[in-house]
Amino acid sequence: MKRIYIKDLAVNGEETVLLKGWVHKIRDLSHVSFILLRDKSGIIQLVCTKEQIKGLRLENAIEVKGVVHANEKAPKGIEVEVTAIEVAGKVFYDKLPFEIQSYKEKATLETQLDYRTISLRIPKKKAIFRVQNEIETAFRAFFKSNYFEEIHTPKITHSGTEGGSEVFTVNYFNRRAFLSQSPQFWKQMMVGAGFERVFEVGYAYRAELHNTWRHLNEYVSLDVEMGFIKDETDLMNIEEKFLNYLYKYLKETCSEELRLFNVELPDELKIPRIPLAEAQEILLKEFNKKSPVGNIDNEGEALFHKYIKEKYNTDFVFLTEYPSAKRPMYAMECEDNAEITNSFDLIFKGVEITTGGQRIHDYEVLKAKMERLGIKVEDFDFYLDTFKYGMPPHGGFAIGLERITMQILNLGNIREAALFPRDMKRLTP
Ligand code: AMO
Repeated sequence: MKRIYIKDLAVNGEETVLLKGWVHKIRDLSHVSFILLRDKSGIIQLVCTKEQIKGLRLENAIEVKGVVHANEKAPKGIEVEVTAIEVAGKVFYDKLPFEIQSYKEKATLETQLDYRTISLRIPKKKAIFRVQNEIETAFRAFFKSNYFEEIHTPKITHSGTEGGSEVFTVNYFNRRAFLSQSPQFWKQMMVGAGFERVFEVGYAYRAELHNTWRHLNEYVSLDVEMGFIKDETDLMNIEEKFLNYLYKYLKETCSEELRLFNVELPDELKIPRIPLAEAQEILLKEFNKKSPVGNIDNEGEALFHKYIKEKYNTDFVFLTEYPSAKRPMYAMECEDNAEITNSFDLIFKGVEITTGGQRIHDYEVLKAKMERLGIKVEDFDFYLDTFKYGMPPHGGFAIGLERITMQILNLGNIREAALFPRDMKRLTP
């Protein structure tokens, strides 16, 4: 008999169906017993005899045969009258680490992460990853349909890409190697290789010494790079188009999950673009908030979100024209002011979810800038070489997958949006 998923159940005469899943809840009344059965697609009420539930415990994996009936009192309007139950997976616990049956969160986030495969059985926790999965699907579909190709770049590298010391070292056959901070160089090289438009969904590693609600040491980076751009406005335009596509797609595919999190997505996104210096002035004028040189701190980002929400009624803002001193060496400087770059950040509900910009594509300009910054040019020959053979104007951006998931669902901690998060303290599960 073919197994049927709970989502596909419908009343179908006296036909017997085969269900497989976990015992989510047991209600043993005097005259009848109920099991809530949970599978990957949903939860359904099973009507059983006392004999049938004998020995069953919460979270046993079971296989059930039964007949579907309409019952308006059942949670989904239908229930399954069981004819046979078989235990497919035994349980070996004394007490579950925390309650899975309700949405009430009694366990701390740390405990939930310690018992990750148990906390992911909580339907609301699992829903986070349904949404995340659809974000990835939408990202791939949108960029593929815009003639981008998916690539995979090395995660073991010989140097960092983003400047700074936030790189993990790896012993690579007795040579020092690093875990990739970003596909940056390789996605640019692929533009140069003639692929023109590429994207990647892959892990990025940051040895950041921050143990915060918005930082992970291993995160999924949604990277985009495109050739023959006019300037960074082409990049902001395509990211804005993608976000509009994403919202529409999530509304179609994740309406139940979004409802679970009380999230209502707007129909159309129009994202204001404001130079960083102007944003800093606004913060000072409106909130008496001083910003660090060439940046906006966390508090400033949150205040600026408040301002943007009131003025433009949106949760997003592109901050543009970041200073050259604050951007990596590959950032293209503005034509009329070398102090600032053709780059941007995208701030979503007060949290940076994207960095992007136009890159330097002229070999001599790039080489001179690297020398000026004291970078050992010969170490980057593999990257620079590409620029000798007709590198077109290009640029790109990267979206942090866990960050965008966290912000769409208002999660409050990025670890909730990572299946098995890696932070300064956590190396298991
Ligand atoms: P950046 O370093 O700003 O830019 O990273 C891009 C985006 O990645 C996410 N992100 C993180 N998410 C979780 N934990 C972290 N520690 C973390 N660090 C970064 C954020 C951030 O906006 N090469 C450039 C991108 C480009 O210009 O194409 C880069 O990596 O969402």
